[in-house]
Amino acid sequence: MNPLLDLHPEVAAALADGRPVVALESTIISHGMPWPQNLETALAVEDEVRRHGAVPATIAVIGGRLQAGLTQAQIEQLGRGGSAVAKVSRRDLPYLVMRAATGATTVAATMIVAALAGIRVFATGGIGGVHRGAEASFDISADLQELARTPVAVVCAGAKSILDLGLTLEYLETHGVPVIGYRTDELPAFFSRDSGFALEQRIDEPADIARLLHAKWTLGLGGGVVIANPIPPEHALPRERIDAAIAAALADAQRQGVQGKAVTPFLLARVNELTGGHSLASNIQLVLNNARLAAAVAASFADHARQTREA
Ligand code: PSU
Ligand code: MN
Repeated sequence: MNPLLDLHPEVAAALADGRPVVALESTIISHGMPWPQNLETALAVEDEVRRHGAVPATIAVIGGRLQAGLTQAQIEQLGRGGSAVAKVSRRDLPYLVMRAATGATTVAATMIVAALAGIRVFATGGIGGVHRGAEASFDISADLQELARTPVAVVCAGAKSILDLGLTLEYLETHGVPVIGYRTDELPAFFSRDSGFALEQRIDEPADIARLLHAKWTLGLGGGVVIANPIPPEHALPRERIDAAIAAALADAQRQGVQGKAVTPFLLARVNELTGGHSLASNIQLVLNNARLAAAVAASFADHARQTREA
């Protein structure tokens, strides 16, 4: 075990027994949703993972320790702290450890901690990607490089169209990251099921996703996989409505000169404000939906690993 990593006892026991575990990120708690829905959602997502047969491991940095599996009080601390909590990606981890500080982990940092803990499946809302205008700003989320190098499967509802979805797919292709459509032939665009970008690889059964993960890692390819799970139709929002809010949020960001790691939280908060409760309700539902699929994939992955050991 890594000397800087602590496992919640429930997570440690599940991993030791080869039972399924699902990693969950914490930037979505501190920077992705407003209080108190962020706390309610974080706890509901953990419950959803449990009810579908896996153990949740919400990941963060607490007092300079990498933590896989949080107490309710720790989740509440991250939720109440909101934007005052440090947002931690790959580059930030050493500094937080050195300062014995607390921070919320992005998809990239959550993947790193999950891999150190031996957790292979991770559920979130949306991943970071290539920002619109990246040819001038160079703003490409570190999540994409992490997917290229760290062996964790990320179940998400695609990405918000605050990003350039076409360039994000190109980047992932260049870096050898499979993007699997779960029961879809199209990259989902977070709040809506369709983006207009076709995916070449579709899998309809969680057990087959687990087999693909085994194939990738048995081949020694390393790296992550994006499992793109469209929002359930009853919770999807019309694209025109979301697109208008996103355009306004992007214009505000530009006007206010928002840069660097502040860009994504700014856009998420602005889109939430502009669409009122509707987008937040959809956001919560799609995370729950991803938690269910991740639990099923983790369960199949654990079964497959057991059979391989016994054979
Ligand atoms: N997209 C969302 N919700 C989120 C995020 C992205 O729809 O909460 C968060 C995730 O933690 C992701 C991070 O890893 O934002 C990406 O930030 P950046 O673009 O600065 O890499
Ligand atoms: Mn960025």
